[in-house]
Amino acid sequence: MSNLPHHDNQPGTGGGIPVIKYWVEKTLSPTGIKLWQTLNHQSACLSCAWGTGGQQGGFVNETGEYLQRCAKSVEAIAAELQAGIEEGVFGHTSIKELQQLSSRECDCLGRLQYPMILREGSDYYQRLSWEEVYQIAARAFRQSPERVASYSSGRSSNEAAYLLQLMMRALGSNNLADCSDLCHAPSGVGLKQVFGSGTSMVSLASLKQSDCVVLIGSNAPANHPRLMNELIQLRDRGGRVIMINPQIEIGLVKFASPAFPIKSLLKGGSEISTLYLQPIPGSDTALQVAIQKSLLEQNLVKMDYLQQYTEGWQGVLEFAKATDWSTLTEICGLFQEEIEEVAYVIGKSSKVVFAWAMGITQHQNGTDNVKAIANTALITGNAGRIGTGTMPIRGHSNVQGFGSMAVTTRLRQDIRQALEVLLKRPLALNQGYDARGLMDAADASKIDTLLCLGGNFYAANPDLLQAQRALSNIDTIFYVSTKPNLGHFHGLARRQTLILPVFNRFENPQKTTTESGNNFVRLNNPGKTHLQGDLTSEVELITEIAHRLHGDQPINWRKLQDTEYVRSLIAKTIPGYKQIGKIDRTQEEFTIDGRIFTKPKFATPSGCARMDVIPLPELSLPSLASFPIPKNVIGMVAILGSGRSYGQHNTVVYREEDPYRGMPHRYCILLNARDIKKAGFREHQRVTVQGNRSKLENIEIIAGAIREGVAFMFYPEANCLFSATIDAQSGTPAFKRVPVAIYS
Ligand SMILES: Nc1nc2c(c(=O)[nH]1)N[C@H]1C(S)=C(S)[C@@H](COP(=O)(O)OP(=O)(O)OC[C@H]3O[C@@H](n4cnc5c(=O)[nH]c(N)nc54)[C@H](O)[C@@H]3O)O[C@H]1N2
Ligand SMILES: Nc1nc2c(c(=O)[nH]1)N[C@H]1C(S)=C(S)[C@@H](COP(=O)(O)OP(=O)(O)OC[C@H]3O[C@@H](n4cnc5c(=O)[nH]c(N)nc54)[C@H](O)[C@@H]3O)O[C@H]1N2
Ligand code: SF4
Ligand SMILES: [Mo]
Repeated sequence: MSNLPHHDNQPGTGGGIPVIKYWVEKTLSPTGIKLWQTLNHQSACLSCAWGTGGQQGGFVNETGEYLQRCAKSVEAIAAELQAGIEEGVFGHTSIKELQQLSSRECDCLGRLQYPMILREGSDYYQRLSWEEVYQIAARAFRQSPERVASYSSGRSSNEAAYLLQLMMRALGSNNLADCSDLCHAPSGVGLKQVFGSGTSMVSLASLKQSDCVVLIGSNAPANHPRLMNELIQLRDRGGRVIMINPQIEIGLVKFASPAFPIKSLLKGGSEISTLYLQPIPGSDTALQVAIQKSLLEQNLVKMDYLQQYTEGWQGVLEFAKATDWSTLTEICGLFQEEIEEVAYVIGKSSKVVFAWAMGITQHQNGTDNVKAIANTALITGNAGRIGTGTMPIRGHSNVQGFGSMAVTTRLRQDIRQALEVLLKRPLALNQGYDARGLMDAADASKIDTLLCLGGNFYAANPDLLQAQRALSNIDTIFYVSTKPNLGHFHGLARRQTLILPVFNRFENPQKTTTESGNNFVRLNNPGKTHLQGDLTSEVELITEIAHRLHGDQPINWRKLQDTEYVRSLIAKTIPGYKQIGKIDRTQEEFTIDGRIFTKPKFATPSGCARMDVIPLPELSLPSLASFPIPKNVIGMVAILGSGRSYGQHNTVVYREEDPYRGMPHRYCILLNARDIKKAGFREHQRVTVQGNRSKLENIEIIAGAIREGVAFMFYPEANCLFSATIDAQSGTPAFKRVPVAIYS
């Protein structure tokens, strides 16, 4: 660690004092009491999909352990507890002025509390009544089904998600784009091919049995902080943690968790990583093949396991054997010796969990990356046994629930059949638009109406110029939201843009459910809002629109305003969800059937895991001269990865600075000190960053613990720069490997 660049005020540990300070400040502030009440409310945390909180109270994790809420959830709740935005704010602020706001400023306006509309030719959002909203919706959705679409972000409940797809499919539209298309879709697609099931096969209880975790392309200290507790405990019981990440994230090396106060305060935190590999971005498949090659050479392949429980293993082993070390090490930019050490630790451990996040999925070969990791797990016999397996670490708190509820363009055959029985009609057979497909369809003027259930479809996408143009081709957009964001002011429809305020999870007047990334279903109790305005619940909103469109046929949509009734339909139509049918009676939260594999019998037709030979990525970078930049500048080309700071939730920025990376504001670029020197730059110098779509000027250079040739910037700001390449198998953009020119 001594060679890491260090800045004033930059903590040497992830988590730690800044986190505790944040807790104290927030919970002792004037809204502190409400915050504590909300933290204790019996509902799942709003923030990430680790699944903290639920029937046993807000501080309990999925194995019943207490004190499991992190500062990120405080951040999310504090934002939801802001005062409501008065009508006059929008009445007196023109759209041009609203467009000047940064992401943080949008969020700080407060909670949305009145339905509003911006009409063609008007400069102001104006209030309207719910009755007017429903009349507009009834007209807007009566288009030909392929011209209406939805986009959703995984914060809403299972019930709202289920109703959204039911309403869309009843219309005959399969255009159910979702934020997971920009996120973990490659995990779902890849794992489904290998194991027949697209989610994590590891429960939290099972993770606690492992003796090695390989954590790939994840910045868990910031984005899944309570996962860090598991890694601390794993190290305490003598286990190993292998990190694979081009950037050294400080909290992956050492992390101070408030759940272990003595260690945090006396020892300055716990050691996390045992080994840390920094590959070239986008090279993970080559690294996995290299690990497989080394396992073969060290005689650490579990042949019995492969023969009994897998198919296609021969080809995978032959490919690893036949590929030269020099080819592999060149692609991933690592030494053979360090890869061999990692292979040795994996091969010698008895129970290994392979976990990953966006560093794996957001690549042109994201699905291949996932399948390559699965191959390594199988070669070492680490799937289908307690303490082992593949574990995508999911993003939004209920993003996985949206997938289970069939908000997807990859509808399972068994769900299709069940829905056809329920709706008494055949469903449309086309696939429908995923997130990128929807943006391109809108760009080609093929969409008339778009309902966004949460999220920020505009700013979450690459190529913001295209996003703005595409959305302006849509006649009517409904943004169903809790707080204003950039999309509400930049992602404007041609004729009318509506912002519809809804209750969040802890305010819903009825019980709802959510599903964590570990396949655990939480029951969220009803709650109250502090707002005086005119909000509705997502369930009421969707069912009311559906009622206006479909009447009582073939189901009574208004009756579906009772979430218990929705759950009874979910129990009948969604595989693994039978227990939700009795949850109102028993209050019993549960693990979804058929997802956690504790025996090596998988959900494929043969029961065996299917191993495919995965092609190595062909990575190249354009030259500086190929960018549209002035001649004779000082500059360099880098591989830009864009991701999250320690103070944001996706497109919503809570804090401008990122103290853990020493980045003082949003417009910084993190580079390796040697690159800075080689290119003739100085630290803190202002440069221009040019992508294939546009440029950002006045970007401050920060030296950081990042691999040479690689750069890191924050999203959504960086999304104006590039039109990402797309993983053909999953549709997910390669946000983590974008060539940029940096010059002054
Ligand atoms: N506080 C907070 N929590 C969140 C979110 C948030 O914004 N804020 N967002 C939620 C959502 S929707 C998601 S999807 C998750 C995101 O959680 P993460 O995936 O942890 O988030 P990213 O910031 O995208 O970080 C990805 C990591 O991948 C590394 N990486 C980049 N390229 C490569 C590569 O080629 N190979 C490897 N091995 N690593 C690479 C980066 O250096 C970075 O450390 O977090 C969820 N939780
Ligand atoms: N460059 C780059 N781009 C990326 C990524 C990246 O790593 N790099 N990551 C991608 C990933 S992983 C994801 S998941 C997407 C995220 O994309 P989205 O999910 O589309 O965006 P968010 O910023 O999470 O959406 C925030 C908004 O959700 C609304 N909201 C919050 N709670 C609720 C609720 O309970 N109900 C409703 N109806 N609305 C609510 C609020 O209005 C808030 O402003 O971004 C993607 N874009
Ligand atoms: S780890 Fe995730 S689910 Fe758990 S408290 Fe933190 S943000 Fe919430
Ligand atoms: Mo995500």
